[in-house]
Amino acid sequence: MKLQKLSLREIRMPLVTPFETSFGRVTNRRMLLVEAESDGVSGWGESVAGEGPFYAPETVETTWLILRDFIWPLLKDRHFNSAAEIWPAMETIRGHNMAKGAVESALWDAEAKQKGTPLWQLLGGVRQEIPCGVSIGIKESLEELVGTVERELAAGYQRIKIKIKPGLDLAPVESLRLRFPRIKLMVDANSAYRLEDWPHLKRLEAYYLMMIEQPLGWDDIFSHVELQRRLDTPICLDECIHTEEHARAAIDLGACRIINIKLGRVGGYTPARRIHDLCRSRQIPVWCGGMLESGIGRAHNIALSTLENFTLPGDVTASRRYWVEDVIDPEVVVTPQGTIRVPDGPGIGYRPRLDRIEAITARKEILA
Ligand code: OSB
Ligand code: MG
Repeated sequence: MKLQKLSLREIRMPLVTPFETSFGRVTNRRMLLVEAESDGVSGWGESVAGEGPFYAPETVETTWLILRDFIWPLLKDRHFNSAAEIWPAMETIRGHNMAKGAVESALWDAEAKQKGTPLWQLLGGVRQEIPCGVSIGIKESLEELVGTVERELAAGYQRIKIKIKPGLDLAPVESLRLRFPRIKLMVDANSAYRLEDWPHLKRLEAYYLMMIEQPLGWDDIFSHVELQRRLDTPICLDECIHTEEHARAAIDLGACRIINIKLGRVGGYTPARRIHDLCRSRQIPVWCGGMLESGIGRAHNIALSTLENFTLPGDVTASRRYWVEDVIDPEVVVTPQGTIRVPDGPGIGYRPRLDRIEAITARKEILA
């Protein structure tokens, strides 16, 4: 396969409800979609970078720049036997995983479409229905939080994750546990604590959490080793894991017992599968994280979640939780059992709605 044309589009969509984490609040999403044309077939990908460098160093602007000025010149018109060769071809570029992940995933979609195969099968996925949890942002009041959790449970979602930060941690977790004694419950701190806070985090153990996601520094694997020694609750790393080497260090040093894999954070399917395989060999379960994606990124998360070791419910949920109208057809829907049925059409299995995408495109650049 050859990459003959790469279209970059920035789309803008308001979230149905603003999403607040320990690092900020998002109301309007800006997302970079890439359309990669290979041998007459279009594959689609999404850069999951945020508007600002607050979750990870990349932003919409940096992914655009790296894709146009560095990735495109490296990949254009080169012959590849399969999409599995794309990631190694970008290895000379250090970091910028979200930019790499966008084009890499688009070419996997293109290859699957060329072969007339669902992407999840090309990747070696093993399940046709994936278990889903929800990620709930920081709310104004405990009543609002409890009401939101009630609705998500009624919709079928299998586990609840809430965002926490210092001062808004014990009370929300306690009210949820009192109201819902038996649900699968976890928290995500997005690096809001320091190792010295460990006695405070230890108090969360009274509420039987499935895991505590990324409590400490975004690039600080070592402090998580110290923290995990002091906690019985498993730590799950998100922000800290950008490469297979990070995953190996974190697991073998004892920094975590669970890993959240995000395609964009690790740079695409090739590194995601390697981390998945490494975790499987070390008996570390994984799950697929979310980045408030449009339907394109969402479809890729569904394909990734079909791999064998994605045994825990991920943050992959219905389109309508985020968007009044998504950019794919059909939209992503969740069953009353809190699962998503994996589509069996070729590629990502959801059709990009070009009319809708054009209508919300703020800028576009075609590289050919
Ligand atoms: O830490 O998992 C995270 C959203 C933006 C940035 C980071 C995170 C999140 C979420 C939302 O938790 C997951 C979703 O897309 O539903
Ligand atoms: Mg997280």
